Amino acid sequence: MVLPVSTKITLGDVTYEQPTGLFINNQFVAAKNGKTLATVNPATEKVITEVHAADKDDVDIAVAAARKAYKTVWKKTPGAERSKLLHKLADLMEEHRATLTAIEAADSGKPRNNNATYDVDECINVFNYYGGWADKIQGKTIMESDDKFAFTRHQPFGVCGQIIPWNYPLAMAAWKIGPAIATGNVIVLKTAEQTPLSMLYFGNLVVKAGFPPGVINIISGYGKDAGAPLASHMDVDKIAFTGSTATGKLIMQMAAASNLKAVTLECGGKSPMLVFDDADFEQAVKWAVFGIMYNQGQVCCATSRLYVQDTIYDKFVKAIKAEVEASTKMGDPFNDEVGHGPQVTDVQQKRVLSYIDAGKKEGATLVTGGEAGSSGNGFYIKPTVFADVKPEMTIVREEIFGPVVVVGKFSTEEEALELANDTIYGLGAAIFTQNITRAHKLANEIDAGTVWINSTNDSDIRIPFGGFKMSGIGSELGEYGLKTYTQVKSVQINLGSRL
Ligand code: TXE
Repeated sequence: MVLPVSTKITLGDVTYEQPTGLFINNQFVAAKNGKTLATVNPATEKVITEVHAADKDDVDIAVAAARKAYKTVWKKTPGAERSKLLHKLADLMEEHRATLTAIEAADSGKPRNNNATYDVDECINVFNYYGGWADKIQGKTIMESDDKFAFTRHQPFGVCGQIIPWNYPLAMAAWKIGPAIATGNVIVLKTAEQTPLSMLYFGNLVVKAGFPPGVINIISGYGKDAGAPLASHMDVDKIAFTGSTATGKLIMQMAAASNLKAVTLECGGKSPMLVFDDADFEQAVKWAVFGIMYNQGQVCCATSRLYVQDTIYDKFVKAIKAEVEASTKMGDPFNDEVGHGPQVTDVQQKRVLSYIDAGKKEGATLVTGGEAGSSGNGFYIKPTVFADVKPEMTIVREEIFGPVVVVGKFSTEEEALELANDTIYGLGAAIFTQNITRAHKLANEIDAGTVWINSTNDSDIRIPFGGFKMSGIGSELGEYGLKTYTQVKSVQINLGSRL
């Protein structure tokens, strides 16, 4: 039987029509070769629905639709019009908040009243923010002499491929769609196979907002089947990716081996948080827990390595244990009291559990958690703290991407810096101290795209976010986020210089 392109679904108290087709040219269509994938509710372990899954043939169709839209309509659409469309998208997300948060809670396990709600807020803010930029994409004038000058145009690339992960199905898409549309690009976006539903529903909003067909295309599919053909496509001008460092490297190889398309990557992390003995102790404890446990630890810039000055180390470990146990209520994402849901899939749950095993075997001290959640069904992991860790331990070196923090000790500022930079990653880092000189000195010295002083995992749509080292290439968000969606053209004008 051929899978229909939409189906009625009830999630908690929300019943709605869920699109299941590929969103191409403002329509939901079946995958060419009849491929499908099933998406599972991680809290119940039950299949929510199947959706159509793209392969190379569908990617070709989506890219051709995007190219046509770019050439015939979008290239000539003024910034002010793009701005209106982005603002409209933000308004529609507000209008459809109840459905979007229910989908996100069911498909990815985000507590609805908490993370899922904040994600929708973030998308609304991103679309409004980039809506504000769309009519302000300007170049510079460069005077060469009295009779020669040049101006620069910040031109869109054209067709942008975007590949997003499952930890923020809506927000990661918004981070990429906002600047791409503001700067005049068209999009083929591939969602993560684990969480296709919210962005398919978002396809409805693209139509309602009035986007011309083909400007925003959204396809579900597996990485190898749909992501790889997009990254390798000869008619895609730029590829933006968020996901693991291993896949990020493949994306770059595919971009190079095909048409040398522009690449931006936002990859993994193992971000440090340094707590000095002059820090506001209570605040440092609270932020430390938020910095790793939020979104079930599935945050690329989570501060997963906590280094505490030896003078306050024992007290801090005790306080972290108490705060973790008191503050993270684990359970059904549809329960409004819950702040900690399941991991996104059984694969991720097993992966995190295997790291917890490694921590135990390698001799770290288990302070709290250290096992799967015990509430029956669901891919839960108890918030976990390991103390007394050594730099060579697997749980210190590798990205766990779950609610697991490792705590180590330092005595001097130099040692703290050494530990902070002892990683292949460079996404975020946090410093807790009241000493402003030390804070600034360390902020300069730490190799990370974001350094937080006296907070962690804090983000704002106006502030650029991106990785150093193996955490990525290019920035998202803020004015800098626009830069990665435009190429600069110089137009040189001769007013009378004669040969
Ligand atoms: O990631 P992948 P996975 C890290 C985190 C996690 C690990 C594995 O440590 O435990 O990665 O997660 C698409 N060509 N992060 O396996 O493979 C895929 O379909 C083109 C951190 O889910 O990177 C999905 O859309 N595309 C991260 C996206 O890439 C391919 C968020 C991410 O999947 C592809 C997610 C291929 N060959 C995981 N293979 C962060 N930075 O926040 C896969 N994809």
